[in-house]
Amino acid sequence: MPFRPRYTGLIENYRDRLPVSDDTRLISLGEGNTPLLKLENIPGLIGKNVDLYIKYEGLNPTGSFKDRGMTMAVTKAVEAGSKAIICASTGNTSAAAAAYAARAGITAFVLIPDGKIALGKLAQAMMHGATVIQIKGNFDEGMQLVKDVAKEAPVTIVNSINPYRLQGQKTAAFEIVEELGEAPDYHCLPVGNAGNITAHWIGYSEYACKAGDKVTESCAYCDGDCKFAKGVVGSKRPKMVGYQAAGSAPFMRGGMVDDPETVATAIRIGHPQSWEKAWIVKEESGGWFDECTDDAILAAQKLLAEKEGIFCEPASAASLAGALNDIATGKIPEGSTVVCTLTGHGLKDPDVAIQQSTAPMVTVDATLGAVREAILNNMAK
Ligand code: AN7
Repeated sequence: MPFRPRYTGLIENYRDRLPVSDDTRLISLGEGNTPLLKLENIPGLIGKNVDLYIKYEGLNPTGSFKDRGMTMAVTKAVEAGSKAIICASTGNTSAAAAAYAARAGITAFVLIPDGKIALGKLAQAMMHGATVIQIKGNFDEGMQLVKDVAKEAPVTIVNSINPYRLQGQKTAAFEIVEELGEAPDYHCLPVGNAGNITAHWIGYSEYACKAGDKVTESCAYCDGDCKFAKGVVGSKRPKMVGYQAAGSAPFMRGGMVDDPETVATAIRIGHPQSWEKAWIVKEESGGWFDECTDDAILAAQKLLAEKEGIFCEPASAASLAGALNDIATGKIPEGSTVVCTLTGHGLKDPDVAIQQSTAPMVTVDATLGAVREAILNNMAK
């Protein structure tokens, strides 16, 4: 007999809160159940008394939060008899789609912007056997093409316009509430298509509301009689705060951006697919959107790696960059409990990491003397 049940993924874990039935074949890679790490050094460095937590979604099987949505989307696609899935992607969705399609034994087509996705993500899509279609255009153009081609071809779209994606992703909020005992005061996320911020709000809302309540207009299932709304904790929900890269910030511009640009290629998105939903989330939660420069994003990525030992990709660091700014100005007051989602692992984008690293690296002769000297010279650092 095992000492404890084997963790077999988020659908199994939250079966009663997700749209699956007893005989649904689950397509899972053991996603979810990611660490909620409390930052131990950074709050002191910035001289602020805040409980700052990191939800480390980079520790999902393919290295990003997309696995939460993909396990649901692919499970439902297979249940419906689909033999092929398709997505447009800035990289992480394509990696997850490729892996879950491989697991399910179906075909994946991924449209990616030529030359604009991080190397690790490209390696994943290729290694898992997806058909990679590089388009000479950006994510937004790819997304439109996916919508158009899916009208003609027998493929299931697994971008976050597929409502099962948000259903899977809402479970991250469940995990946070379960571990903290209540919702945090603020939940900060990087925003691209705004699917994830919407999914988190659905998750928090379902844990806060009772059946019969209509707690969020952003949820496709919230019809006032949601079977998932069980109200396991008090009615507290966090203020949802979404941070965008300054060069790709349609929520700050108040309209679509046609030529998005940022070092954080994962959120190089100008036409967010969950535009209306995310505005509802902002209104209902009392949160806000803000933007971070590329420099601030990279500085936060480095700070986290050097001072806490946590490695995330640039896009993910937007949540911390933005939160640190809002904590510094007092918009997020001292005494608050703050959760920042780190959406993807740092290993996804080794190029940007190496380019901006200033850690001492020396090449020396393979002798004891040379190595001793290298150590003594760098001891103080
Ligand atoms: C690391 O993979 O859109 O606001 O095609 O990879 O839910 O879009 C990725 C998005 C944040 C933004 N952080 O989430 C894709 C894709 C990382 C990401 C986002 C993405 P949404």
